[in-house]
Amino acid sequence: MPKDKPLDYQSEPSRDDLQLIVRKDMPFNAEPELPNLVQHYLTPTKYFFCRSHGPLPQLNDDHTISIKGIGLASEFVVSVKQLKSDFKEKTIEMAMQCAGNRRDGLHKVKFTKGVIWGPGAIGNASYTGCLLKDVLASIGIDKKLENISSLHLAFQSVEQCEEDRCYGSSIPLSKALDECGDVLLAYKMNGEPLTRDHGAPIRVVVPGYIGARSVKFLKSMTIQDFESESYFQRKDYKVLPNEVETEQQAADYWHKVASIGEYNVQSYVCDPPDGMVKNYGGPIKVRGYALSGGGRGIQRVEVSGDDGITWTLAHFRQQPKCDTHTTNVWAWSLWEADIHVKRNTRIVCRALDSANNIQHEHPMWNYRGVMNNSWRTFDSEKRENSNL
Ligand SMILES: Nc1nc2c(c(=O)[nH]1)N[C@H]1C(S)=C(S)[C@@H](COP(=O)(O)O)O[C@H]1N2
Ligand SMILES: [Mo]
Repeated sequence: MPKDKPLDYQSEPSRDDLQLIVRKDMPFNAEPELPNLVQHYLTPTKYFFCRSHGPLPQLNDDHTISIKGIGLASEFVVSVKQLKSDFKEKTIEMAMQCAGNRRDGLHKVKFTKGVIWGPGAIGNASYTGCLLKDVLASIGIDKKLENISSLHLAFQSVEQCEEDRCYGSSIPLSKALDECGDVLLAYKMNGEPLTRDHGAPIRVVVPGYIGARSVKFLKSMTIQDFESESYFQRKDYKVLPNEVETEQQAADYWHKVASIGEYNVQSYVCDPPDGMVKNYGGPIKVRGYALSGGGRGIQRVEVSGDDGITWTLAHFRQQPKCDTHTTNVWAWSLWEADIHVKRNTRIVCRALDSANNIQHEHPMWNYRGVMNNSWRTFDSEKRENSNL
């Protein structure tokens, strides 16, 4: 879709209180230093990555959201004020992870298109709002709707983006209505009103799914029998086949490849941040994060200081509060391990989730650089310096 008008970044918020490495200024994209990221179980907002695709709008609680589409006789409009006063409040703890987290690892293999994120395009927060299923139920949309398995709920945002007229995305309607799906229309993050960087005054949060589906500055929702037609659903956030290396080649593939919903199993060594201690061999404490998508919990994390020959079981510093056997797990686990490192050798970790998905050694390169969950890789320069 063409742009309406040139993007104007004059009214961006002050970001003086954020402690982030800026990957792109306009639109604003930034991630934390790795040791800061794993200091707290709930990531303080100052260390929470920001992923935007356009200038941020300025809205207040009078802002309204419209809901229309299949199953609805007319369009419904609800204000943020009403969402706060008329619906039960719910808080969930969940990890928000960009599908492009760790794109840098794939970019070392071959050019990838996108912001070159390190392993910090992730955070774990508490989000407070109302359950989307309650809002839908209040206008007569529930699991009794016919053909529910073929329906989607598409979200549209307020702000114009670089790639499209607004930010947009969709999820299966069944996810939105799932009793245990916990999809929220959120107005708070970590107990505070959402900041503009994170979607004030209202955003969707879709636990277990890639961050791209958690649409900020929500303006409208549509129940429809096709996926969102947004650029961000159709021409982005897809794992293209390995042979696709250019924009031109990608054009033939977008419609053939599934959009990403749930993210995959993931873990990373964040401390020491370089994943190696130069010119040192011996005992060391390492720390990192681990999580998996779709409500799958983490069974175990293993760490190796000898490039994957031997592995040590990590212990969890903090895990999700819920019973990880009976319910969906949306939050990450923070872990720690005492290992022995070989001199100038990368420290790698691998997590095993509740469905026994495990991280593999070699990266699965794809043109958009998404869903990288391989063991840590080093670029050739570092390898030479370190005799890896
Ligand atoms: N309106 C809007 N929603 C959006 C985006 C955006 O650019 N605009 N980016 C998406 C992507 S790709 C991610 S990873 C998450 C990031 O959420 P955060 O900035 O709060 O960390 O928001 C998603 N929702
Ligand atoms: Mo993202």
